[in-house]
Amino acid sequence: MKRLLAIVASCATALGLTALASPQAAAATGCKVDYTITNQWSGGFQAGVKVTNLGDPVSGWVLKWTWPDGGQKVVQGWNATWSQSGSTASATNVDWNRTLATGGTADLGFTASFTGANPKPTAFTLNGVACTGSIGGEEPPPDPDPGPGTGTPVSINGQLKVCGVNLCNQYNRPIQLRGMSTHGIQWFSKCYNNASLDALAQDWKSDLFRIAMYVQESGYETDPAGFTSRVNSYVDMAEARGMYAMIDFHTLTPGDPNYNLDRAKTFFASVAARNAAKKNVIYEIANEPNGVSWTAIKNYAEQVIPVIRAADPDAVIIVGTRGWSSLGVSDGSNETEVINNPVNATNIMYAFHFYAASHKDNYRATLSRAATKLPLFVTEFGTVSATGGGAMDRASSVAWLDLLDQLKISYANWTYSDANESSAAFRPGTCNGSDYSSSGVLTESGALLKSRISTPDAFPVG
Ligand code: IDC
Repeated sequence: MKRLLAIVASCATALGLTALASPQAAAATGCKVDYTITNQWSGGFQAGVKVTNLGDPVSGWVLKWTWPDGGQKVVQGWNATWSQSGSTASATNVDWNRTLATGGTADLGFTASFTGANPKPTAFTLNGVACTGSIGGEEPPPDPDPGPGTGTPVSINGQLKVCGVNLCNQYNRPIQLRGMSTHGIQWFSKCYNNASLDALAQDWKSDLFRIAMYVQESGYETDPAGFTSRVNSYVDMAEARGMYAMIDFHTLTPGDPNYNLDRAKTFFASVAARNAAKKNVIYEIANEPNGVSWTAIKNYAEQVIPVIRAADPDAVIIVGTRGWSSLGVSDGSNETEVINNPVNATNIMYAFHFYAASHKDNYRATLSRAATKLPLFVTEFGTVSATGGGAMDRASSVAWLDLLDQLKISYANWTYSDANESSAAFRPGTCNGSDYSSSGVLTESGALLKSRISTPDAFPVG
């Protein structure tokens, strides 16, 4: 996340109420606010707001500011309950950050639309008291936040959970995971070994490794025990490198996941029991339902999810959506069928897939709309056409990736493999060797994804 602008609020103090009370009885008040525009694009921006309490501890707080030109409108915020009246924004604590000790901080953020020059607010209040940046002329205490955590994605974020429409880490802070999907593990096992996983974790700095276990097409149904154990060993390889592992039950043809219901129950009962104690596992129960109604998918989900929960109660589970996980769009429908009839389960997200050369503005509009109502995870996408081949569409891919970053939607790209198709990240033959790191082994798509995934995560901590 680029730090473009940072300001510290600092203005004259006006503690009228405190001045009237006797000095001994007065609660010490004071606060400091850092308002940072972390990203800005045409007509919109994202900002982080860090408030530090410099006074006595508070339990329950409201932070307010007014934009000088009134051109901003909060679209979505996190780590607070947001409201706006005219040009004044208010962020009210949520349950888990209600208490701010002396020196305690809360990190909030929001996306907003804007017109005009987007000037930064210069005055903030916390519970009605102006934030002056210091109290009694003293310097503010040193920043207790060590900044972006060091460590691996899993060591920093721990057990994930769904909070609101976001994927959150162990600190209940929204995060975005960026990573890669395998190709079908029945075909490309030569691509998944210590050297390739080292490259994914260290060079790509990938947060996520999606394990695409096809059920048909010479996959799981031909050797349930063998594929189950292979998936488990990939989970371990990801865990050893601090990456999240997504176990993808890669249904594709036939498109009705109920065709594989018994297999799904058997498979997920086994992998959930075996991996329950791990923090790095995410379950994806049906890759791409197609030619089937949302009701049928929901019915499948409500039978498979309890099987996983019985063994692994706290893991995040992802449900595929109609029309090849397009939230119905590829079937002429849209997200409302899910919003109006959600899966009856908690701690779940919905899958959204796209292929950038085939799926453009109307799919992006659907994702943007749906993201305000549903927790979404792009468990698979390609930079090319929906066939997995054809030319990479750079402009559409970049538009998609920018949108996912703005919305903090996690993603996995198809594929971390050397398949002879343009969606693959490596050139054909790469997996016969041991070099997964040099730029010469990357395809055009691989180079784009590596450049996007390897930028710092700045996962929020504390
Ligand atoms: C494609 C593979 C291709 C394989 C085909 C059928 O890239 O090599 O022959 O599957 O198994 C999806 C699917 C994913 C597809 C991919 C590209 O989830 O399995 O992989 N795609 O067609 N949905 C949209 C596109």
